[in-house]
Amino acid sequence: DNSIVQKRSVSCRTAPNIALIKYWGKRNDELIIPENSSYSITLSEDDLCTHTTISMSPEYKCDTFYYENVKQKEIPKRMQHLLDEIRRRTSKRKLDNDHFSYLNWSVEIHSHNTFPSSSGLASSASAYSSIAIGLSTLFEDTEDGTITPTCSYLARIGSGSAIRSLYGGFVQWYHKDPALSECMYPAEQWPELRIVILVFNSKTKPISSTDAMKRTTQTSSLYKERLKTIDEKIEQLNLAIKKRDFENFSNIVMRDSNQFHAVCMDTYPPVMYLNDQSKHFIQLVHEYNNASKITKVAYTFDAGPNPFCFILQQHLDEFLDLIKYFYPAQTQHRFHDQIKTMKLNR
Ligand code: 2P0
Repeated sequence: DNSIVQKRSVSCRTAPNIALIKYWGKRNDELIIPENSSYSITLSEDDLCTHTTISMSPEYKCDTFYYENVKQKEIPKRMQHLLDEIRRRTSKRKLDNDHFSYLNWSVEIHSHNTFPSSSGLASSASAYSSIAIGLSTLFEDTEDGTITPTCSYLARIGSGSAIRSLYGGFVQWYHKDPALSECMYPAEQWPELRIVILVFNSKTKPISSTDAMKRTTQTSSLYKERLKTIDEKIEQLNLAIKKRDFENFSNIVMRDSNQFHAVCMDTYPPVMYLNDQSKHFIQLVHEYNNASKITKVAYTFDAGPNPFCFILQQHLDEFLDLIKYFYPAQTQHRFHDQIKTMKLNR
């Protein structure tokens, strides 16, 4: 019946993740094969996430991308790569099946973040994991929430760290099997663990992670030493999470962050993501933990100056008082009340 407008569409959402053991460097730039395994925490989708709606219809003239309801002039290169790849895979799989006429249909991708780009959180991981789930659900006819190998592949070629946002809780991505990321523990494993994000600078970074990590692999000798330490660290971290051992957890997480930024400094020309405020904060946390005689707070910094802090619920109020005292401007930050819990959503 010609009067019926044909349209297929799917909606999904995924949350950003915070790396506890950082992914840095690729063995293969095109396929995004990481040099090292990495380990992260996925934030709760109830607190913040990327919503994606993808629809396809023979009525659409060409592929289009809407970001925050604004139609973009063109499809970003990596997103185009995902579209090419899912069509290539689907056409191979369904060659003789004429039900798959929709392979020729154009798509509309709508992406919306519930957190501002000024939040200090990278949105590429949640954005690409969400688009990967949407595209694979649409083209592979899978049930909602199924993570297929194609889905993992799409997330990864969108942005390496996006493969970790496909799962909730504590997630590992394996360098020996780069197609694989998995939930090691659901977020419920450690209900007392809280996250606080301070935003010292919300400007975009001076050099993209993709370019910076390439420079690191080409110039840093410290980096080669770092690679030797990763597997052991991940094993210890996994054990600390299993035992809910905050002391060891913190020790491993802070040291990995510091080592990662040391490697950035050893890159030539150097890559500097930390600013004076970040360094001051690092000192403050160590002094605070020392004075407390136990480790109450841990920090980690990604490719930017903003600290992600880990703290147990029983110490949260005291820590927030400390923040209010040293960083009065930060008390305005809406995330203080929001990024407190993490949940496993699938
Ligand atoms: C991470 N970062 O593990 C590390 C820590 C930044 C510092 O993954 O080139 O945007 O798209 O694979 O995923 C940032 O790298 O890089 C990142 P591509 P991506 O979260």
